[in-house]
Amino acid sequence: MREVGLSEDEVLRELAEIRGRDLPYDRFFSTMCTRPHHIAVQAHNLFLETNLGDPGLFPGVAELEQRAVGMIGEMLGCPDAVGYISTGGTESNIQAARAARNACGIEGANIVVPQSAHFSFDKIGDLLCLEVRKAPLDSQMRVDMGAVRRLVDDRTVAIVGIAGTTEFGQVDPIEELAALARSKGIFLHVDAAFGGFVLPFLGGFNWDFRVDGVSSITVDPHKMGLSVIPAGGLLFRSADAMRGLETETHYLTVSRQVSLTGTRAGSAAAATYAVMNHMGRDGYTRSVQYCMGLTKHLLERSAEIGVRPVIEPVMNVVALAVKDAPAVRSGLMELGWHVSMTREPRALRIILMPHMTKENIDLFVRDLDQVLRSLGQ
Ligand code: 0PR
Repeated sequence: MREVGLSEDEVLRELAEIRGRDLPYDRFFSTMCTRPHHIAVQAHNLFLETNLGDPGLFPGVAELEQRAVGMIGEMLGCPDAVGYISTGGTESNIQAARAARNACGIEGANIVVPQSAHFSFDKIGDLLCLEVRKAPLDSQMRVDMGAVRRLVDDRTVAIVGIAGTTEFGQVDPIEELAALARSKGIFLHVDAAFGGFVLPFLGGFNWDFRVDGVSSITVDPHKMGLSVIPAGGLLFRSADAMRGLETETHYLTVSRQVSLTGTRAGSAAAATYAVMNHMGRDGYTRSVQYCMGLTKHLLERSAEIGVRPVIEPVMNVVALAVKDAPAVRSGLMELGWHVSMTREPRALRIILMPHMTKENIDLFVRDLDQVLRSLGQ
């Protein structure tokens, strides 16, 4: 560190230069994050110094967090749901698994997740000393129910279903998973980190708290919710289901805490409250429709150059089937496009977020065509 600090101007000038090295969102097809809505940024700035780790000192923002949780609960079919605004999908998934493990109190417990589960579930196995059993997928990239049934045993404390998988945007058969969880008397956690702010505005699926047997849901405002990073959401159907997370906090303004982190950003809760209140159902429906319009546009344009999706997209996540996806991806990266890849089968993974435009999709597909030709495809 410097002995004597730089002036504010000098620091800001350096920051501006370094910020210029970050890549612009309009070339990103690989991210599930997007530019936050400006009202979320304003709310974030207004509550920057608040700490929800000690909510008695900040009753204002604590109230906003409860209101945000209430709005998300209502969106997911359970206005009385309880929970909190976390740092993101990883924390929410860890905490859901922890709640299930602690509620059951079984030695050598396991959870059964789809093969498509986000890598946060690998962290869970490591952190919580849970065996994470992965069930294979069917041809449509949904979890295979027969496999789940075979993997569940008397040490299983939770089943996990995904509503909007990271790689294919697919929705697992949540009603069937819920029936199985109910029959075994165990938790069903739904990871809707991405789909949580998409499916309620698309319709057509029965996957949230309206399904009897769904105990908890991960839903991330910092993805399709247009809030700031880090704003995740973890909701439980009842306070009872969340009890396993309680830790005594003897010297704080509250006697118990359920979050994983201690000090935590009130600004994330305020931003989420603000953007949800501003968007309303109508605003999110338009945002999701916009992204689905982009999805359709990408499918049409890529069909023109002979490229098809691995599965018919359910939401604004598309896996494009190409030969030698790693080489195609490198070629696209050289042209400044950021796409990622699915694992099995290897395909180009494209997320159509609100920052994307049809014009950029056209430029992208033109470059994809060029890369495919240069690789002799
Ligand atoms: N669950 C699902 C279904 C997810 O897709 C993700 C993240 C998580 C949980 C974990 O959420 P957090 O990252 O908030 O902890 N999915 C994205 C992914 O891994 C996250 C992401 C976002 C990756 C932006 C890249 C990126 O640039 O693809």
